[in-house]
Amino acid sequence: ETVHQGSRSCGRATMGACSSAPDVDTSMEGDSCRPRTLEISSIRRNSCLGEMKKAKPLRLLILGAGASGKSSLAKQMNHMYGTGYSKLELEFLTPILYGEIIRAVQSLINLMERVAEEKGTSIAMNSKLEDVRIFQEMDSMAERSLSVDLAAKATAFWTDPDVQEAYAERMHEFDLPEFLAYFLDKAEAIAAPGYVASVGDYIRSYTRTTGIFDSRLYSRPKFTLVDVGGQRSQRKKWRHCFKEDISAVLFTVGLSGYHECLEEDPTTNRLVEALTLYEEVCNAEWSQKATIFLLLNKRDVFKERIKRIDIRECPALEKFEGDSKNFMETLAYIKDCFLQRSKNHPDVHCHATCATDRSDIAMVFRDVSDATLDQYLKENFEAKFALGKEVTPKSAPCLLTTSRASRSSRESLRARWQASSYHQEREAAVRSVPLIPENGG
Ligand SMILES: Nc1nc2c(ncn2[C@@H]2O[C@H](COP(=O)(O)OP(=O)(O)O)[C@@H](O)[C@H]2O)c(=O)[nH]1
Ligand SMILES: [Mg+2]
Repeated sequence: ETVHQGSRSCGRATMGACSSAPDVDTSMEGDSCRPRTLEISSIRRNSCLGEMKKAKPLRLLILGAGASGKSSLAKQMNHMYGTGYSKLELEFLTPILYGEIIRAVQSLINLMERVAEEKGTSIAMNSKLEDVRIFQEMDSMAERSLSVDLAAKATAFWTDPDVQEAYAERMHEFDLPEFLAYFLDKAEAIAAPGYVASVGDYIRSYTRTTGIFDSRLYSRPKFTLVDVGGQRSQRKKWRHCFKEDISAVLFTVGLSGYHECLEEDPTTNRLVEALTLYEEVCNAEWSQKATIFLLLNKRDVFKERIKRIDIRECPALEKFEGDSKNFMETLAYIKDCFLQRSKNHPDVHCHATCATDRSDIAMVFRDVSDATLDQYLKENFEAKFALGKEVTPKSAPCLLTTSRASRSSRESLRARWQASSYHQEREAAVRSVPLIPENGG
């Protein structure tokens, strides 16, 4: 399913210029709809990337509340641009999948019990459910194995028509694991002897992150990707990450949590927490030089969920006046709510993403690479302006290697940078980046 081009909203907000930024030209058709960023950058990328070879890796920090998709994003990027995962690693990671099956069955039992309670019926009659009761005593974080017999019972329970009906009808009301169906469909295959997790399995699995994890991306420019835990108790550790220079913050928001409360605080709505945290990050002193990428993640779940649950259930979205079943309208509204909070940050980009979708992440990565290159170029160009040279996309890369400007001339250099054709062309290009990639939706 594709999103109608004309309904896409402007993907990037250069704050300050945000309100005056023109929307995507809806009259454009076919290839000309492609964001201009791609063309421009392909001209200059290669030459200036060469210049950056010797520089040390730029740091990308992934922040966001718990379960918003930080680790999935890190895994996907590591898979696409980093060292990836060897067979040996995946073999070691396979037990995580047993945990996913256990968690899925436990959540389904809860769901069935709640549904039965509402209907005032007993579910003791369902023998398939009684067969999987044993899962309730298992620890999804600790099990190192799952018998073929138990997996078969899980499958029988999962494929039971009552369970399927309850799942289809009620899945959006309950806080069920995102990939419950994916793991239960594969339960018997996963439990079979010798099964090794695929990268796709691993990216979809959930383990609560505790600590700080660095991974290297062997892209050009080189990046160090930093993943952290998102729950309140984990955020104390974030400050260790702020000591070094940060090129970009990838701030993930779990869009689908708009009607749910936090795991660590059942009185706070997930999206409200995300908004507060986002504002804090964007207004912090350490983030002012970084580019912020606001990633409205889990767009796939969100798109289905709004058909059942009104976004106005979220206290922060109560004032929404549009069509609450319209994906682009609701998405644009949420985007605006976030951007309101980052008005004072000089450089914010926004994308709607699904962390398991390669093309989404490719689009984000492209934008991250471009923006960090710009930042790098900008710093280095300031020196060049002192020489009175005009900067164009073509001449930009060649101007990278002269000495730095004196402090006193900085202000005027900055003004000249802003006025340069290179800068303006880039600005125009980033404004046309769609919120969702071409084949998304
Ligand atoms: N459907 C869907 N699930 C997602 C998406 N991003 C993350 N998830 C799932 O949400 C769960 C929590 O994600 P995780 O990356 O561990 O969150 P973190 O706590 O922010 O690191 C995992 O099971 C992920 O597979 C997404 O865009 N769409
Ligand atoms: Mg995590």
